[in-house]
Amino acid sequence: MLIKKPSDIRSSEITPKKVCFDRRKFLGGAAALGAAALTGRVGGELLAPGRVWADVAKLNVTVKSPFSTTEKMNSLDEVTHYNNYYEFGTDKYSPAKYAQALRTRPWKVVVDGEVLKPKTFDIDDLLKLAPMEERIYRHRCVEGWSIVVPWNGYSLSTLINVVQPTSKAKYVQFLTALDKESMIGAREPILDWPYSEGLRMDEAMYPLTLLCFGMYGEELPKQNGAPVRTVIPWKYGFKCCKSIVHIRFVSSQPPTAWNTYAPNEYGFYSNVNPNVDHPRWSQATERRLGDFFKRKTLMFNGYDQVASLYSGMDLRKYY
Ligand SMILES: Nc1nc2c(c(=O)[nH]1)N[C@H]1C(S)=C(S)[C@@H](COP(=O)(O)O)O[C@H]1N2
Ligand SMILES: [Mo]
Repeated sequence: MLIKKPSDIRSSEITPKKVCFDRRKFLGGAAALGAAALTGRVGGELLAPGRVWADVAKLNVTVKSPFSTTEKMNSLDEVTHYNNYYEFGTDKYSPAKYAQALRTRPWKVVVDGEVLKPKTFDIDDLLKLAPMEERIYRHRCVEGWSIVVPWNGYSLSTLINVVQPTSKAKYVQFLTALDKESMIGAREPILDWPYSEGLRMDEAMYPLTLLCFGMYGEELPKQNGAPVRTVIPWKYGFKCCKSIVHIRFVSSQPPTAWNTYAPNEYGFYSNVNPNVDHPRWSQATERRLGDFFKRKTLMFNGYDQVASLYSGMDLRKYY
């Protein structure tokens, strides 16, 4: 099990003794074997359903979003034990184990570039910038799996309006944390660290684009990008940056981690598009985590309302 150093634990995160004790009993018993069978993971660290990492703080979620899907949600266990977070390893199970080393307080987010009012936000102020919403979004990874998650946050446009971009701001660049001490994956030259992404200004301002602080009513688990990430539900999962430290407004299209790594495989736009295959596999279908059968992938991941952002663009060329 992963034990945090006491200095890493905020008082709100500390698990009451009784809960710790009960979990241990649970993990040690037959239930643990059952859990391993269910999740298909044995050996190494045993991660049973529910949290085995230190509890995170509850969020004050006051708004249910009209953008939410009514589809069946995935469980917290499913979406926290099958992740991509290359700074903590390249396989889907490493982030749950290794991301617990990330320190998410104190945490600052610099917002600058082509704006009238650049500002460095403390994460705890950023959390309070707007009412916390629940948005249940479909989320489609470029590798072919999908999830439905109740994310918590507010529209990125809220933050953008605070810093007031100038007319020179055409794109937004996101840069994420890079701490080689805690990030065992980032010690290897896999991607051009820090992981970065970008959006065109109208995409960043689009109401669906979420600045995300939590899921299931609690602060984000570290493997899902604590303390702050983006969620852009009509784009492939890699467009959403985990553990953001810098948001920069720029005049030209910024480089992005995956586009730099393999430009012919990962374009700047990366809109979910069942008609444009990845060079090495089809994008026509997807498997929802927990499902046996695959389902058809929908154009823009089913978020048809964004089509107007791309009118007149050849989406085969701008993949
Ligand atoms: N900093 C950072 N952000 C990242 C990644 C990463 O490796 N590092 N992986 C991306 C990819 S490929 C996907 S599919 C999603 C996965 O998000 P999830 O684990 O919350 O489902 O995070 C994205 N954001
Ligand atoms: Mo991904």
